[in-house]
Amino acid sequence: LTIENKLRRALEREEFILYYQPQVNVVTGRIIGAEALVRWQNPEIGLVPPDMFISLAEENGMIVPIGEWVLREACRQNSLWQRQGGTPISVAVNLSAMQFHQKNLTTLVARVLEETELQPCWLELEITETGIMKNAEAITTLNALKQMGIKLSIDDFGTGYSSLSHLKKFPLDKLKIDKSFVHDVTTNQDDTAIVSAIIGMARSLNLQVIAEGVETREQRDFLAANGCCEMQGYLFSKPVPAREFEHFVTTGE
Ligand code: G
Ligand code: G
Ligand code: MN
Ligand code: NA
Repeated sequence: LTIENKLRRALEREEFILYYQPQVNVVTGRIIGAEALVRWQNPEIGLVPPDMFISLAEENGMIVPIGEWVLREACRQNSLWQRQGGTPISVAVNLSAMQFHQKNLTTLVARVLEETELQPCWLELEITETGIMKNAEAITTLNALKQMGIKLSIDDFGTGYSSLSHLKKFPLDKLKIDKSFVHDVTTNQDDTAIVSAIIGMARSLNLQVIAEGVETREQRDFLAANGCCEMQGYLFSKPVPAREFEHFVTTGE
């Protein structure tokens, strides 16, 4: 079997699963969201991380149906948590450039929200800088999604090809500071400067900002002291299956 066929079969056999990583506001101590991260539960080799198949799926186009499954499953789960009376949180879904440039992306998203009965404000789509800068029609798609009430964030911010004028032009809600800058933020002067600059820029452009890859209390305290109060990382929790995530939703923290 080609990798394409393996991925197609995995989709048919429902072998993909979503893990969820909490996003927290460290000032309130409350959970604000979950990032959905796909894994492949392969009967022969076990749990396959996305690094092992996402780029292959992008090459052969399978990212489109896999991405559609991820979107629907994340919305279904979040809608269910809300109907069960949990703290309302947003669910963030990663979009590959190929999905983002699908002609019917807006229609698909609208249909999934309707099917799963999730309000648009509880869905966040994560796009990379390179993913949106590549295409001239990106702004039309982003505007349409924004009109629907969906939140838009830039993932891995600072690592891609971007232009600051795009940031102003695009209807974005949030920047996610890439974990490579967070890692040494308290010890490396360049990273300290980069992170401070991103936080300041987000504030000037009226964008929300969240730091990824927060692993230590020192990183947390630095970020909070510099005005970035939303965080995601192993300090709070690694990505976990839905069942394990439930207690965050139930307790709100
Ligand atoms: O834990 P983590 O190993 O989950 O994820 C590794 C990489 O895979 C990250 O860059 C993440 O953005 C990407 N990834 C995880 N889930 C998805 C998904 O559903 N769609 C896309 N396009 N990328 C994903
Ligand atoms: O590229 P993206 O931001 O979508 O992917 C998130 C990736 O970061 C996933 O692979 C996830 O497992 C990983 N991740 C989440 N928290 C941490 C962390 O605190 N440290 C590190 N090194 N990786 C993390
Ligand atoms: Mn992401
Ligand atoms: Na990221």
